[in-house]
Order: sequence, then C-alpha cells, then structure tokens
Amino acid sequence: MELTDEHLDTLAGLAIEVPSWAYGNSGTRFKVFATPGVPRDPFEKIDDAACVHALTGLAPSVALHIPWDQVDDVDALTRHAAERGVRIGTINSNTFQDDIYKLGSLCHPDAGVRKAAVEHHLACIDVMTATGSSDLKIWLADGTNYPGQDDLRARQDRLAEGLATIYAALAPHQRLVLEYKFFEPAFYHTDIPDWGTSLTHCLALGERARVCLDTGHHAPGTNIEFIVMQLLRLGRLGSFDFNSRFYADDDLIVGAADPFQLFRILAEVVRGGGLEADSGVVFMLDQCHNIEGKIPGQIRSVLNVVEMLARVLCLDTAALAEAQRRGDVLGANQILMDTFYTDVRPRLAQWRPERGLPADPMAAFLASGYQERIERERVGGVQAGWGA
Ligand code: LRH
Ligand code: MN
Repeated sequence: MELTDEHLDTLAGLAIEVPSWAYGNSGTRFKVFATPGVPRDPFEKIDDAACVHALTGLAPSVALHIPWDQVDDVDALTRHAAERGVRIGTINSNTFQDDIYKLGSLCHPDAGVRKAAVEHHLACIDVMTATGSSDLKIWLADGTNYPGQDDLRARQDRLAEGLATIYAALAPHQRLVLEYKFFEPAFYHTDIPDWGTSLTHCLALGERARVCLDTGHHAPGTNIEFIVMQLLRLGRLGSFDFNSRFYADDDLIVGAADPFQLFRILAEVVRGGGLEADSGVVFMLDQCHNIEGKIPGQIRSVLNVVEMLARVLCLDTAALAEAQRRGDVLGANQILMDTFYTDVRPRLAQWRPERGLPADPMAAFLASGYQERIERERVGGVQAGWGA
C-alpha cells in the first residue's frame, strides 16, 4: 500500500521531543569527547533543538534535565524557546549524580537522603510550573551491587512512600512518568527494573502516573513491542525514550541498531491508539551522540522515526487481520514484511517542500553553515555535558 495524503496528515501531527542533553558532550566511562560548537548553556541547547525542528517540522519540544538545565530565570528560558518556535517539554529529575545518592535516593536506607530526593523532585515540579510542562519524568539509578546489601522489600516500600509524596505535589494538569531500566549503574538489582514494577507503582499512585519505556532498558531478547501493546491496552504508556542499542544501554540513534524492531514497536503504537491526540503518549528521544555530530544525529533520529512510522501507516490492516483470522501464518507475516520493505522516503522528500520544509533536512543542515557558525561563536565558557 502506498503512502496516502491521509497518512501524511497523520504524520504531520507527530511531535517528537528532543533531549537537551543530546546537544551536549557525552560519552562512556572511558572517554567523553569534546566537540567544537557544543552549547555552553540551556539557551544554546534550545537554539540547536530549534534548528532541528526548523528543518524537520516534527520536533516542536525539548526535554530538560535538572540540574543540567537549571537556570536562574526559567521564564527567560521559556520565552527563549517560544521565540525560536519550540516549547519546553518533559522535565527530567536527576538523583543519580550527587554523592549522597551512592546507596540510592528514594530507596535509600537513610530518611534524610530520601527527604533530599523528594525535595529535588518538588523543585523539578516548580520548574514544570514555570515552563508550563506537563510531565515529570523520574528515572532512578537506585539499586544494589551485592546480594544482602539492602532489603529489597523495604526499598520498595520507601520508594512507594516517596513517589506518593511527589505525586501529591503535582498540579491537576501535571503527570508523573516513571522510567524503568533492568541494570546500570546498579549491577545486582535495580529498584525499578522492569515495566511491571513501574506499572505497579503507577497503579498505586493514580491516573496521572504512567510508565516511561526507554527502548534501551530491556534485557536482550525482550519483546518490547509486546510491552508497548500491554501498556497501551492498560492506558498506562506515558512516554517513550527512543534510542537503539546492540548490547546494553548504548543510547544510539533510534532505529540505527535494529530498524525492524522500531517498525514492530511503532506498529503496536498505531494499533494501540498511541498516535491518537488523546493517547497522552510522548515520543521523546533519549540519546547520546558520543562520536557523531550532535545536530545531524538528532536530525537523523527524527527522520528515522518519521520514516518508520510512515511505513507502518502503509500497513494494510484489513488484509492483515483477515490473514490472522484464517490462521495464515506466512501470509500474515508476509503482509507485515512487505510493508517494512516499502520505501517511503521518495514520497516524504516530495511532502516536505509541500509543507515549506527542505526535501532533505540533513543536506539542508550541512549546507546551512549553522555548524560552522556555532563553532565560530561558541568559543570560551564551559561546554555542556553530563557533569559526571
Ligand atoms: C537513564 C536514562 C534516563 C535519563 C538519562 C539521561 O539511562 O535513560 O532517561 O535520565 O538516561
Ligand atoms: Mn531514558
């Protein structure tokens, strides 16, 4: 089936949220490579994110990470984003870098440390109120490295208590999205290791608590699209952290390591109503461009999601349902594979100029001189990074 105008209208409604930290320096424990032109502050990160939106037309919001993106004047930052045609989206908390959090944050054995972690989240909610953001995203590094190091059950009870205090502080239009990850930096157990644990806490908290699914946070061999299906079925999928990986939490460009997996995930998103305006599902990227260009990396990422979603929209769902109904195993699989092999890129390259966008956003960026300009202008100061 070809890409129709109706499909393109659906695509035009897609809003991908880019992470501010993708524009800063990032790396591994072995090395964080500095890159000329990297932003020195959240204002410059937003400039680069706005550049990606201007070229792709489908990345209208920027997720911030606190304290990496802490500024004295949040209103000025919010205005700065609006003046550049983007808005500030998800606010990400960070209780994984302060020394007090060595043994955990909301799950820490010490009540004083747990109190500090709750207060950090209350401060993030204040930022949300100032920026007009609706989502507080919580990922906790909390866990242990050795069996017996702490009481697994007691940690869950502490976590539930802390999350309840944070949830109670949210305004009626605000949500809490709880991200899980099966390991790292903890190497024996992680307190929120899987979707079941995140969902358990979300159900205990209330309607405005949803699960965040980071595509790099599953044990090898996990059928991620099954989890997507189930969370959509339960109305508890809050957001994606899109990226890809060959081994662990590699945070590579979405669709780069396993395009077919991205196709299968997006097929469940569409089948489960995740593209509907009222689904409440946020499509965020969570990536680190350790060696490749930061802005080109983000442009490629947005294009990968758009192109793969366009393929999924071409799926002949009626023919597929019919083949499934009559038990035609290979027939049904063939329909999906043919759609996956559909090349939608020529039609998308035609579509973009129809929307006042460059046919080839990457070529347009490389020809724009933007990279050369920021490398010239952004001299001095401290390049942004994870500060780890
Ligand atoms: C943890 C994580 C989380 C963010 C961080 C930048 O691995 O996926 O979403 O806070 O990366
Ligand atoms: Mn993530």
